[in-house]
Amino acid sequence: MQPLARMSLDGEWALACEDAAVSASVTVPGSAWEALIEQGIIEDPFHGTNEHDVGWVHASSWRFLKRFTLSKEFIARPCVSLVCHGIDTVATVSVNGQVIGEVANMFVRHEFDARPVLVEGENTLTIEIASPTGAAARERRRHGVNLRVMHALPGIPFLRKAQYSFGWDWGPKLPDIAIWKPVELVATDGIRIASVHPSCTLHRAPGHGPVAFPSATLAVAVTLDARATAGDPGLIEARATLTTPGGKIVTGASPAAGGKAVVMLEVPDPDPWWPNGFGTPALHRLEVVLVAGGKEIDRVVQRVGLREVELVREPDEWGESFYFKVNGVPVFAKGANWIPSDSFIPRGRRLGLHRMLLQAAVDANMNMVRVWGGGIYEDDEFYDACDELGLLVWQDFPFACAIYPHWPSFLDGVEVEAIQNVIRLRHHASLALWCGNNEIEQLWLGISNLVLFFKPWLKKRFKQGYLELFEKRLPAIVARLDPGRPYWPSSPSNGGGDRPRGLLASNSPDTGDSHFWKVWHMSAPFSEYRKFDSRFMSEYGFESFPVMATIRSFCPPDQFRFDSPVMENHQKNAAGNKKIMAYMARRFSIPAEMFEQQVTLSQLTQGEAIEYGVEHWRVNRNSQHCMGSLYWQLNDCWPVASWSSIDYFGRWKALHYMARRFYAPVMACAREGPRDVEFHVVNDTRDTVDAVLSWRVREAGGSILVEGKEHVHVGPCAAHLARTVDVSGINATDAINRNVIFFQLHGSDGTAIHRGFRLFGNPKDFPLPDPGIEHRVEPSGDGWAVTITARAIAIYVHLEVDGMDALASDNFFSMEPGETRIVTVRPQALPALPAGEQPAGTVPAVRVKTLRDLR
Ligand code: BMA
Repeated sequence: MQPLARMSLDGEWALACEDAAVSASVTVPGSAWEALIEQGIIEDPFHGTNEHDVGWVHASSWRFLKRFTLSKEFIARPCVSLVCHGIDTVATVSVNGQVIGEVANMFVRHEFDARPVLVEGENTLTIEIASPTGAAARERRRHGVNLRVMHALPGIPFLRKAQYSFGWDWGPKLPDIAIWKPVELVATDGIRIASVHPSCTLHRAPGHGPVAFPSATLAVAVTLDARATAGDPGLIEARATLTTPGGKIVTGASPAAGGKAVVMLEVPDPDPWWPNGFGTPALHRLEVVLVAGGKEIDRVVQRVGLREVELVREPDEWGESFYFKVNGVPVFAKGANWIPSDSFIPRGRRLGLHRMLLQAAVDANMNMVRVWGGGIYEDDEFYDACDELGLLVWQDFPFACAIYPHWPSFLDGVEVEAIQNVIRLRHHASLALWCGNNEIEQLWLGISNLVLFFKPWLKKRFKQGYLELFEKRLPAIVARLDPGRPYWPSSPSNGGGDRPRGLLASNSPDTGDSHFWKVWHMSAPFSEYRKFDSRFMSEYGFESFPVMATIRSFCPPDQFRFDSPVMENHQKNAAGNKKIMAYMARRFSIPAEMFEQQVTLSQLTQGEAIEYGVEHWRVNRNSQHCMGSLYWQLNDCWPVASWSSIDYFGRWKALHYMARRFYAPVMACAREGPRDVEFHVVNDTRDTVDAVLSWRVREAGGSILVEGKEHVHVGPCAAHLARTVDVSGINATDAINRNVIFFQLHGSDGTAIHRGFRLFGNPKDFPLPDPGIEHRVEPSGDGWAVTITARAIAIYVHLEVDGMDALASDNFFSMEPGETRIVTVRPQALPALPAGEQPAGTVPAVRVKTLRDLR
């Protein structure tokens, strides 16, 4: 037998739209939009209000065409398949003028038998992608129901396409038209590897402690794709080689029987994979070689982590626990929700936005991201990066905020999609959970889709369809193909279909995960976060404007007003800009007509809100009361006002800097009240923390009103109330608004572990004396060290760097009188910026500002 041969069909293709008489070239994998923008055929839809002028692109059909030459040897192989790893979405595939397939699911890898239609010499592959909005309209007419997502172009739930692409409350209406994944020809003699599934067991032994493992077993299940072969292939065998991070090699082999082989690998003294903050995310190289008659015919390489992840749901004093245990350690999940990195998904991947954003998540001490259901099953590169960085992944199946078709052809198509993606992703150490959907269980409870449901029989059918898909078919697929991983029906949800619940009821504070939107969507003050004791906060959030340089990328200066047409087009949540202003006005005094200052204040408001919530939930971690905080949302898919902490280009908003502090593995915080202040220390690590907590309450002029310190001893994975300090004497009448709490946590050797501050009242009521900030900039490593001193209290010290994008080691912090801090600043490469706008690398002009400058 001959080894498997591949021929990539990626690279330059021809793109054409007959209706509009447009032709261009396009890079595959790639998007028609990307080609049109790059070749100047359309204006950048991210600029101004251009989004509204380019509707003809998604209203049209587009032909992608590739010519390629085949050798005699290639075409002579018994099996030749055309593999399209991802077509977005409704398309006809033809080779040499003959239709070989009709496809309609961007999440499915399509494999066509191409041998009968391919010829030696020149061949032509054509993929004709239909207008996505046209396809959705046809489905609506055909089924006579109006399935849709609020604020989006109609009909997206009919299509197995990234749901956000028709518009979202942060996303433009730019449905992609793309060959978004590679295209290749694969030739074999009839036998190849279909999948490799490693599953790991860590062995515990007495005397080794709870998280040390003397050995591990990796069971490597290899499934074959075996078709009719020419002649006897001889003995077929799978050989596996595992290389540990330290370079040790473990090998094993097993003959294949019935299309399957299982190779057992025993790993002595294993190096387990740990999420960020708990240890090293150790990865092993697993190579599986398929041998037939003594000759290698196929090979798969994966990187695997030796680890166990459980979702612990046990009855307890509040209801039922909901937390992840990794290698036996209860992990408080700290992170954010992930949306696709670009409106044009293949562009985001090509630019490397995944890695930049995930690295930023780790830099902010996150250990989990939730891949939200309105997006996609991400690319392999995404999960590779999560494996390497120690980021656990909560993976939603791609369904969100809508009623979906109930008919069998739809459900069967979803099964194919789910099976393929579970098989593709199950070897990743980072993958922690499969979740059915985003917010659809909750939608059924407060059913808003009234138009659809005048007719009770119709409602019943759709509801049965929901239960069939999310409570039967998807959990069955996960149980069969990925039995080691938990399935959760919806986010939020109160539990799986294994309990009689009558009505679907989600979002209880006592069981399951929660989406808490009283703050923001219902305009409640963010102090409401402290009143909600969830088991696991999988969503809550607060909007702000993107960084000023990002606003400049889409908005001309004459529109620098929040109610200008361009700024309003870059805000997709109805009345969102007004809401930002209203919340901001509760906390800060807003300088009229000072747009730049208002932008920064919006980010501070957002950061304060989320910090307030996170501190509460982290302090609540004992007895596993609350075990997760994933704020909405990490990133943006275009430059927009949104709930993100990093904007589209990768610039950090104030929230992201604050996240680095409030998600620190060991954190101190002050829970302020008019009569007393509680100081808490939270330890998310596997080690005991011995430290000294000190605090000073000062009045705005700087004098110390109350101070103290306390030795703290906090066990692993625990929160500890270090001290409650009586402040009733100093907070009499309106003095409270002029007082501020500073606190620090130091190790027993004097090293600073954490520091923070908290005002009792609103910043607008705090007198801001001149802080007398001075600073100097000196080269340091690959960046600069900025030494900052404050003569008086300085609230929200922040750095502005002229002429380049830069990341600071800390930002938006406060300083005490006489304090000195050194902040390092390094240039930040932002891959989505146009080439000419990359940083230059000269000594930057750094300005150090405080809240006083924003008044
Ligand atoms: C959530 C999400 C998204 C939405 C966000 C902000 O509930 O699941 O659907 O974008 O709220 O409204």
